[in-house]
Amino acid sequence: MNVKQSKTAERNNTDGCYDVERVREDFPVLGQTVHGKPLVYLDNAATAQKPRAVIRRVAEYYETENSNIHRGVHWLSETATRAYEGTRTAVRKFLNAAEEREIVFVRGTTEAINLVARCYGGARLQAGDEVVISAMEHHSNIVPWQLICQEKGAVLRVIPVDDHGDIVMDAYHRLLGPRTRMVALPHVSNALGTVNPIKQMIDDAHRAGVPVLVDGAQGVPHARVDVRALDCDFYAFSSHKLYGPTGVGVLYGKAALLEEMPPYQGGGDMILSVSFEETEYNVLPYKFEAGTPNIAGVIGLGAAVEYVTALGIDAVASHEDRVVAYAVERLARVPGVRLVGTPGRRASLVSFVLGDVHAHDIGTILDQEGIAVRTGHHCAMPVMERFGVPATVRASFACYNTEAEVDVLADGLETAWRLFSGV
Ligand code: C6P
Repeated sequence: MNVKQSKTAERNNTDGCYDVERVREDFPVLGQTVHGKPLVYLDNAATAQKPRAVIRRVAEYYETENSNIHRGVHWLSETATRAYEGTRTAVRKFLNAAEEREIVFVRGTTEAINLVARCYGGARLQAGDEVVISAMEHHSNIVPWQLICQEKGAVLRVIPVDDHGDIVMDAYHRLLGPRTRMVALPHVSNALGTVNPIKQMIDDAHRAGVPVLVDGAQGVPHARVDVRALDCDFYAFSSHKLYGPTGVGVLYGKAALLEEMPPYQGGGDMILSVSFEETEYNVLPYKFEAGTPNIAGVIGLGAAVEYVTALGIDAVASHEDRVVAYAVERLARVPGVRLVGTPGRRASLVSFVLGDVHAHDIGTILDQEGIAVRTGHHCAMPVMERFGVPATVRASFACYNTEAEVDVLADGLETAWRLFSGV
C-alpha cells in the first residue's frame, strides 16, 4: 500500500465506509468557533475550505521552490516548472482529457468562459447567429456571451426551466436551429442544485453540428467528470470550489478547437517569436497562458486534485448525496421553509426561502449560530426572477459536511421562524 492509499484507507471506517469525521480533521478552519458556536460551514458553492495538504503545498512552494516558470535554466525555475506542469498532468487525468495541451490554466471559471466567448465566439459568430444558454445560468455564463453577441450582432437564445428547476428539453430541441453556433450550459446550477442531463444535451447539440461549453464550476467538485465520455467541446471549472486556491481555474478544450482559436491575451510565454512586424504564437496550451501565471495557485490545485483523488470523487459524491437528501427531508419539516428548485437530480445544495422573511435577515440570524450560508441572488438574477423571488438562502455542502450540521441549520431556521412569525 502506498502513502496515498493508506491515507485514503484512514478516512474510511473498517467496513470501508466514508469516515467524514476523519475527513474533517484535514480542514483546519473547521475546528473554529464563530460567535462562540462551532463553525458550520455551508457556503461551499461560493468557495470550499482547504485541506492541510493544499495549504502546506502552497507554503512549501514559496519556502523552497519559488521561481518563475518556463523561463529559467536554474534549478529553482526547473523545479517550479515541473511542479506547475505536474498539475496539468494531474488535471488531464482527473478529467480524462486526451492530451495535456487541452488543459489551459486560467483565473477561474469566469475567465475560462470569457476566453471561449471572445476567442471562439469572436472568430466564429456573425450577425444573426445564435448562442443557446439556459435560464439557470450564473452571470459568468450569460454576460460573456451577451458581450460577444452584441459585438457581432448575434442573438442569445435562452432555454426555459420548468417549475422544478429542470431544463425544458423540448424547448431546447426547438432552439437548436440552423443559426445555432454554440450551446453553453451549467453542469450543475449554483442557484437550484439541478444536475443537468449534459451528456444528452451535448449529443443533441452535436447532432445539430453545434459545439458545447459546459460550465463545470459546480460540477467538478461533486461528480466524476470524464470529458471524453461527455464529448464536450469545452469544460470550465475553478480550483477554489475543488478545495484548491483561489485565482486559478481550468479550461479544457478539444485540441482541434483550441488550435484554430486566436490567443486571448498577448504577452510573455504565449509567443514563439516576436518582432515589430510579426508575432508567432506558442503551441497549446501556452498560446492561452500569457504572462506569469498563478504558479503557487496552480501547484496548490495539483495538491487539491491529489487530495480529492485520494478521497475518491465517487465516495465524496455519494456522501454529499446523502447529506443533501437529508437536508431536503429535514428542511421540509421546518415551518415556513419553501424550497426554490425541486429538480429531478440534485447535487450538493438546497436553495430556499423562509416565509417572506428577507434572505439576508435569515443569513444574519444563522451567522449568530455560527452557520455560514449564502443569501442573495447567487449571481444568477434571471433564475431568481423565473421563480419570483428576489433572493434565497442557500446551504451548499462539501466532502466534510454532516447530517448533524443539517440539524443545526434546521434548528437555526426554526429560531428565525419563531422570531419573525411571532409563533
Ligand atoms: N459561483 C456561488 O456562490 P468563479 O467566480 O470564476 O470561480 O466562478 C464563477 C461561477 C460560474 N458558474 C457557476 C455555476 C458558479 O457557481 C460560479 C461561481 C459562486 O455560487 C460565486 S458567485
